[in-house]
Formats: sequence, structure tokens, C-alpha cells
Amino acid sequence: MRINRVKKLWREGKPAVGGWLSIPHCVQAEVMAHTGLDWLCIDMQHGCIDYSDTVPMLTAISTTHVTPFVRVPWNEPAIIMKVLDAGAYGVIVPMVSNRAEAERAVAACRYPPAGMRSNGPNRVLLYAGADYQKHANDEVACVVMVETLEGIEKVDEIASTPGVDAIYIGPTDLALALGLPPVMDNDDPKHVATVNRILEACKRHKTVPGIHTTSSKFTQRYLDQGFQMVMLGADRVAMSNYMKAEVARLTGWTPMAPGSGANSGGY
Ligand code: 3PY
Ligand code: MG
Repeated sequence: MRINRVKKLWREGKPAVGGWLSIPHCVQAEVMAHTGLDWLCIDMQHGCIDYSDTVPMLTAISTTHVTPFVRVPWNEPAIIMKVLDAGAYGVIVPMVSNRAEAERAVAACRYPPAGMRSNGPNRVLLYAGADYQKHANDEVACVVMVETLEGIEKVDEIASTPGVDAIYIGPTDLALALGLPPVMDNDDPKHVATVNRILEACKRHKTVPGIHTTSSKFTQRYLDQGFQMVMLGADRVAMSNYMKAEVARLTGWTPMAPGSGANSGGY
């Protein structure tokens, strides 16, 4: 089986930096896969992305050495198994709040006896190789998000759940859970303390710590703190920021007022 390059980096104690795909098309997925990142995540939770978009996006990513992840819309075994069958090498499961929910996510990612994943790999056999089922339980990454109040309180039981490879912090849901505005790159002391609390729990249980950002400044900060799965930038945001900055550089021409699509989020 083709190895999961990101899990190899984690096993070696190294970090992996990734990007986020919210636009439902294979071409921009391929463009993003040529930017030097270790992994890309196709966002089926908040991105405008459906299963029929996800499959060609996975195919586009597999023209490179970038490791493909999918954030599923919810902690549902059916969609977790279906994106793995199509070639995702890792899933990111949103809003996991306790041990039972973490176990549910793990079980969907692992073939018996470790879990309850149903046999039926399709496109992943072309990407991974014919011996996929033999090694999938070790190579597939099960990443659960901690971003709710209950999840913060129960972070130790989540981080110590067998089969959970990484905990990924969603900074804006985390902010809402703390009663703060949903700011992505967040300097609020309460937010910083909670991020550190989750990081420490990950270190205690030898689970990979991960977090979403929207800038190299915060990506670097979290890498320096020891996070090993850090998201640097999303396709939609990169496109929007770049064009707005270029528009602003021109003189002798009056640009139209930007639409309300001006964004501060990381999706
Ligand atoms: C959040 O900010 O809540 C996220 O889920 C980011 O991916
Ligand atoms: Mg979230």
C-alpha cells in the first residue's frame, strides 16, 4: 500500500502543514496540490462540496504526493466509509465531544476487528494499491475535532481514545464555545489558554495536535508550540485576498466596492 506520508511525518515527530479546499472543483484542488503543502483537506462540512465533487478532487490531488484528507459533514459512519473508499487517506470529524463519539469515528475508519468499517474500497485501490485492506487500519488517519464546550472538558478522554491519531482544533467553534466572537486566528487570552490546554492533553496522551489557521503568522506560532497538523490557508480565501490586494495596488482607476464576500474566516 502507498504509505500515508503525513502519518509517517507524525511518527517521526515532525509536523505536516496543509491547505483547505472549499471550492467544489478538481482544477483548483490540483492547483493547491502544487504549492508545497503536505496535505489538503476537502471540506464537506462547510465547503460548497458534495460527494460527486469530492471524488474528482481526490483524483486531482493524487496526481501529486500531497496526502488527501476529507472533513466529513458530521460524525456519520456512512460518509466516513464512503470518502475512504474513494481515496481519502484521512478523515477530519467535526464536533467530537466525548469518548463515545471519538470511538464512533474510529470504528468507521477501521476494518474489523479493530472497528466496523465495511469492506468495499473502490477508487482507493487505484491510489493505494491492491493490498489496501491489509494496511488501511494503520495508514488511514482518524482525526477528530475538539471545538465544543463538552469536548474541551473531556479532551483527555478524547485524546486517549485508542485509534484517534490526531485532535484538530476548530478555532471559531472553539471561540463560540467560550462565549467569544468566532475569530479564526485568535489572540484572546481565554482562547489561547484553551488551545494550550488541548495541546497539553495531546502531549500527555501522545496524540498529534492539530489546528486550523488563516495565516503564516499563526501557522508558525502553532508549529513553534509543537502542533504537528497545521492548516495554513484555504483556496477561496487565498483567491479573494490575492485579488483584493492586487486591485488595491492599482492607481488611476476606481474599483467597484468589494462585495460582502470580504471575509475574515478560514474557510
Ligand atoms: C472552526 O473554526 O470551527 C473550524 O472548524 C475550522 O475548520
Ligand atoms: Mg468548526
